[in-house]
Amino acid sequence: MITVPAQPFPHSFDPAHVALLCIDFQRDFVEPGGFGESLGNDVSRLRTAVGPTRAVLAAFRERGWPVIHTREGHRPDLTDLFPAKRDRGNPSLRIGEEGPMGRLLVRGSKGHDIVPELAPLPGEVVVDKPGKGSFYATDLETVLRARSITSLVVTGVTTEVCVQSTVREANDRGFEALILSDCTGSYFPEFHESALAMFAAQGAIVGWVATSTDLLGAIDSSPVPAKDM
Ligand code: C5J
Repeated sequence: MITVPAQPFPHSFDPAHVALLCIDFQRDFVEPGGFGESLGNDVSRLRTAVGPTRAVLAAFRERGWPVIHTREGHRPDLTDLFPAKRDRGNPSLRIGEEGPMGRLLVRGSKGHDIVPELAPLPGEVVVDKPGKGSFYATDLETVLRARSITSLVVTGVTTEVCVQSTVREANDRGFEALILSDCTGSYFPEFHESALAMFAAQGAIVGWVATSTDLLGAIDSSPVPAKDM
């Protein structure tokens, strides 16, 4: 077991049953000209999560532990886009309209891609999702159960929207989640802080919160399993 200093108390996971979840690190949220900016947000606020997530990603890849990426987006014909989602806010451009990085939040457009620093490697699972939660209308639960994964290390954007929806869905399905505070980000610093506080409140009612430094320190100091003779 690996034990990570965390809020509200240390969190232990079995490295044989853990996966890293990288939620929606897409150009549409993180780069200028995408969906996030069309809603009037300062997208530079999300960039801080990229560097620390890259370090955690490297640690998982070095050890051969599973990595799962998610992307929020829609079919090109938008048949999976509810009006309840399309019509929210007062954006300069709506989902499906043409922006500087192609059609906003549409699968196949440049803006829908994961940022190059965190791009999936061949063999890593990429889950395309039409909603905020990563379990809704996807096969994520099947992928996790087929690999006997019980613990998730969670990174991604935005903390209070897709990360929060996903960890709540994960908790309801019996998965344990360790959310990394510096590997998540929001356009609204106060929402980031509140969401992290909510996860860990009431004895980790939704999950545990730690920094990437705490996680990487715990991983580095854990014994390397002996190789089979
Ligand atoms: C949003 C997300 N904020 N990935 N999506 O609409 O958090």
